[in-house]
Amino acid sequence: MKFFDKILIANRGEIAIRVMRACRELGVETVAVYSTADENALHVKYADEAFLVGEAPPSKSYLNMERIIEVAKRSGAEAIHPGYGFLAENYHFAKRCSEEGVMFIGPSWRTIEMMGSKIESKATMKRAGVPVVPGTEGDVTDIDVAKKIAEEIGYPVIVKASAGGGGIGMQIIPEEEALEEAIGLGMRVAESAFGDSTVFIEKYLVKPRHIEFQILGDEHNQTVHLFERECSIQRRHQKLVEESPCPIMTDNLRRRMSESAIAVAKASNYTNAGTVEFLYSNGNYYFMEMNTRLQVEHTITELVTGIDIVKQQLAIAAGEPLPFGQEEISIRGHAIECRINAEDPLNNFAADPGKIVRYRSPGGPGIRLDSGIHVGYAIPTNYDSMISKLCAYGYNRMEAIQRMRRAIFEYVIIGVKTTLPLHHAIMNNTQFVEGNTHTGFLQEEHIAKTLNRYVREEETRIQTLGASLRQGKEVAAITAAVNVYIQHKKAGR
Ligand code: MV4
Repeated sequence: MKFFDKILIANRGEIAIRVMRACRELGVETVAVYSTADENALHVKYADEAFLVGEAPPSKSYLNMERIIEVAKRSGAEAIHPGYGFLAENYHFAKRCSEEGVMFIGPSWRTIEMMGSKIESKATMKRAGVPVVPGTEGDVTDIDVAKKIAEEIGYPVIVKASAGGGGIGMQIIPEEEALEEAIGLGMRVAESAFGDSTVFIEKYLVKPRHIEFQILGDEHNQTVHLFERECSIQRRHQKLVEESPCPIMTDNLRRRMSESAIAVAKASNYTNAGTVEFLYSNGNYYFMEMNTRLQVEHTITELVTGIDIVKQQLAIAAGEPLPFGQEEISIRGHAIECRINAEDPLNNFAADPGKIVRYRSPGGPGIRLDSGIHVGYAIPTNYDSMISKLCAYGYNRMEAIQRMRRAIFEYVIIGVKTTLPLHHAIMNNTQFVEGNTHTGFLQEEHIAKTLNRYVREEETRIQTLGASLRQGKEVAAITAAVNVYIQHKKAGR
């Protein structure tokens, strides 16, 4: 079954290629779209057909809904896969696709719209019996009511934007004195960022874990979950490391959380692939939001379940019933993903776009690499700095960590600074190895110190490697890298 003859992928980089790989396996023809900044991008070369849709700024190309729909129709593509980011959670786009008779590979536009409002989705889930963080029932309109509710749930509280995401407009309020001003500021920030000033208040959970469940729902009322991912290691609300299963998961917690995740999907008439995000704190979990798209970290779920989520998305969109029931889905082994960004970890993670002058990708047992880059490729400044996703799979968590360390050792990217040294540091951090991760992990002072040392060590390794490579000494480069590695090991790490 190939589900479609031809589809358009309204995205770029590694995710566009990921979707096209599923298409190639199925025999589905692919149509790429690209901006003037992406004329030499891999996703353009990979596709069967490619159409220029505009200038480099996303608003002129990858966000140009009408142009993309027009290309789909002109090329004869029956459906559009939005990937993640760009138009993936834009309900106007999903709606326009259905109006134009092009299938949108994702949930219905009504579901996307509902989940876009944090207040509305939270209220819907509370009615469906899913635990939510205590707080205001809806938006904050009256400061005295807000003060009363904050008093009841107890300080600290957190102010959030209903249209929000990425922590924008979020503020932690330690005591009543600061509440009124924070609400005012939150509303102004939300208005300018989202054109919607609606804010709400919740109890602030200290150092929660971020645990999310992958969901698949078909158009025949069947909904299953593909277990959980732990995504607590984040920086400025950007995930850096994800793993599946969650290291602290128990059978009982998983039964309760997965039942809630299915309840969320049912309450929103969810179809296609989606992710239910929870905050976990002190044995309790709370619904936070649902992401109505394929996520960056879907890869680790694919590794531990053996299910190709992108193929399932195509099948569901084509009206197929899910080919398995919940009892047929199992989890085996452990998978970790490290996001490789072109950023300088020693310079406040500033984006470091530039040309890739040397590139050697890792491989071997248990390694999966989803990358959108190659030697000679110049990373454009207009888009996200994530250039690849390195995943390691092992029969247990320790083996996955060991394989990830080994793959980081093998991975050479020269020309731009990357988060590879940071991942080297995280994979060697005692707290991480013990599974003690939470959303404040990278901010912890003692962790920051060790990170710094590892970042410098890894940079030395890469510099040594780079110097030899630039002289054309491939063998010398490998020897030098191994020597640095051995020195590190001798130093007791
Ligand atoms: C919270 C929280 C603590 N308590 N809500 C951050 C992004 C936004 N989607 C929700 N976020 C949080 N909400 C309450 N009531 C802490 C965070 C939070 C966080 C959550 C998940 C992953 C990383 C995080 C980093 C800082 C804060």
